Amino acid sequence: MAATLTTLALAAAPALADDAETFTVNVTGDASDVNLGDGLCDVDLGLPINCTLRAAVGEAGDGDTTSTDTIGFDTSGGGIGLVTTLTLGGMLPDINEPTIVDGCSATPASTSPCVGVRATSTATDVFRVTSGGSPVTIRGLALTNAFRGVAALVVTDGLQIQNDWFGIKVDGTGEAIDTGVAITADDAVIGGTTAAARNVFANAAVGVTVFRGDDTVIQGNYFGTNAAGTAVAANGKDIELGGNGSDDSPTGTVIDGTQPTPAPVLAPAT
Ligand SMILES: [Ca+2]
Ligand SMILES: [Ca+2]
Ligand SMILES: [Ca+2]
Repeated sequence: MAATLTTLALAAAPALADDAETFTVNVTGDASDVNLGDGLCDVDLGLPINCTLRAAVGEAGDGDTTSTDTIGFDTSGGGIGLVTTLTLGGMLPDINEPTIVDGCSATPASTSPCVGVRATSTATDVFRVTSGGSPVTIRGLALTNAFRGVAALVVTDGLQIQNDWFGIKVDGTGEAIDTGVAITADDAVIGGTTAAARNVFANAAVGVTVFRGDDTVIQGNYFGTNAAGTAVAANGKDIELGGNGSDDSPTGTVIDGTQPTPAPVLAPAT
């Protein structure tokens, strides 16, 4: 009987235009979406669909704060390629709704990033997650040449950072970044207990800064190493806690270098 009721309820539910959607980046340019809000990530009207990262972030910001949109990447031979770095011409639109950005959407078993994103300069952020952007997951990306790879600002609780490199390009070579991840909200998880969740922070002034926000978990990452964890690629600071004011005192931060195996310690941060 329960199954029958469920079936009836599903059949009676109206189609929602703002259900969770997936936008797949399939071109390497930096153009904006030509018609925001139409549910298509496309930088030029009509076929073919040409979806840039900038257009995908814009189209995912469709005003729906109840379902999670996914931004994936076509890393097949016909898409943006296997080892591709996208270079931004400026700041991306803020992410202010529940969103998953998954560089390895085409190869979800990958334990290293599948797409690189370079900011314009080390004065420019790549991803800024702002009010309403909860939960947000950023994974499978190599972020370089940025002020902040990911900045979680204001009420963006529950940010998840997994299988990302900061300060290392997708081909494994180093390229500087100022700050890998900046946190000002509660319950961020950076890394995890599996190798597939590991992030690497290298060649940065600061790897992770928890400026404000409680109960951040920083677990199972490599700091100040190359991608393999076998050579030094030092950060100025690996992890920085607390800001400058009396309300900038994060509490409950967990820093765990034992999962899934002890992180290599090759040299202290410079
Ligand atoms: Ca559109
Ligand atoms: Ca088109
Ligand atoms: Ca959305």
